[in-house]
Amino acid sequence: MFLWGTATASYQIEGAVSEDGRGVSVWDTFAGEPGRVRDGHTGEVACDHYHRWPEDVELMAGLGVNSYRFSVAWPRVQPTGSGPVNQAGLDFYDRLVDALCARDIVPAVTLFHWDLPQELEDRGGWLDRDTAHRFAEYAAVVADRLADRVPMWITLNEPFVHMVFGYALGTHAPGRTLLLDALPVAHHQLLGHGLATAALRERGAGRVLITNNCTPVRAASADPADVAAAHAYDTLHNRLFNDPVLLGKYPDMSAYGVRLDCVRDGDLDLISAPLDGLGINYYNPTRIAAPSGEGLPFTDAGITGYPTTAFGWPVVPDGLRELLTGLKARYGDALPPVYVTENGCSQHDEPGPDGTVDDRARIDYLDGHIAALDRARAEGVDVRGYYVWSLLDNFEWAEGYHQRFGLVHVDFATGRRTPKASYHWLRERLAERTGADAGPREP
Ligand code: GBH
Repeated sequence: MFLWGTATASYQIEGAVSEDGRGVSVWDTFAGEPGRVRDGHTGEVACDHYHRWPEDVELMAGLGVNSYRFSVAWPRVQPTGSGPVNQAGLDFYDRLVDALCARDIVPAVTLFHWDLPQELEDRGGWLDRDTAHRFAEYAAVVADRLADRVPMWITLNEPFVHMVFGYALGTHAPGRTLLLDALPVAHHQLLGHGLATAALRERGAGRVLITNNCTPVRAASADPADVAAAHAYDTLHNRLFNDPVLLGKYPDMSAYGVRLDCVRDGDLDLISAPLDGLGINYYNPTRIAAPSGEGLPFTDAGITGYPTTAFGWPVVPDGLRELLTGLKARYGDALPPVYVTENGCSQHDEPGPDGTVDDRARIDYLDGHIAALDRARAEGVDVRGYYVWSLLDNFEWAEGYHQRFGLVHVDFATGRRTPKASYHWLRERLAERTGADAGPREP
């Protein structure tokens, strides 16, 4: 069965940050610091999903998706990131999983979507090798409770973004600005993925994936300096997190002054344990030019000539086909089935006078990307799922509540949910395709 779903993440939707024994996460700390998040927004209440989840499950049932990707907040399960388990935190996910199963919605659990327990960060966070072991312990705890009903597990969400924004540039929690010295964060997350995969396997957890955000990279021109820079970017963005998992080795990064001294014997064997799928988050392609002198081996040249989202990101649907067929060309038989675990766009959506939310640009975005997905499948890429980011407007990290990605509008003052036009459109589209989804549409 092809999985059609929506995706969310714990800190972005749950709220209830001090309820039922939840510990503090790096995002609570970061968002609480002045100047970190636009207008000082925090995830304290967010979509109040922690209390409103039954309504959210009904929204998904009404939409007709057959899967839901959500993340578990580590500090709800282990408030300090290690040791004592908070059963009340696990109970929340237990109830959610039961409700999804009752609605025939396959739960796809992401174990880490960036909300590290603060206490682990205080001990070095992902710069510290021990965090990988703590992550595997936490994965085991969650699997012990949920693996009997959850058939699909995603260890990490976008370790690239977490490393770059969180530890290299400091625009996300934990707000560190280490530039290329953040590289151990890549290895320790990947090691955590490998160790967690082993823990999940021991518990018969079903399908195990990692989700990487990938971007097709284009050189700004045919100039060899631009081409070399594009190669560097592709290596550091795409290959750094896919090669170790799929090929059991890191790409050669010596030309960029990057060394991974923290890799120990046996690590890559753990990291490259076979997976049941690769999760891919796609938003847009990237155009790269030769470095302009800020210490990195490339510059983002920006893409012009395409419409943009409210975030300013270019809308290039065929980039999804290009990305997927490119992965197939690069990894061949080493590429497991692919699940597009996020795709979507932000807009300035507000209800009109009649109460409806007319987000036709989102409809165009999704329509274009689903068509590109079909083309990739027709070209032989084994794609098995597609999740829209996101079910609800939610806390968009450093942008706070200023970017709305939802199929459902959320009034953050009242928590009120209003399905947008895209929700109604997708419901019809899914209804048409159910049953016909085993392969690409006939042209
Ligand atoms: C995902 O990250 C996250 O998993 C999710 O939590 C988040 O809410 C969602 O996407 C939306 O942001 O500078 O124009 O080239 C997405 C990672 C990194 C993708 C920045 C787009 C650059 C666009 N993004 N990237 S551009």
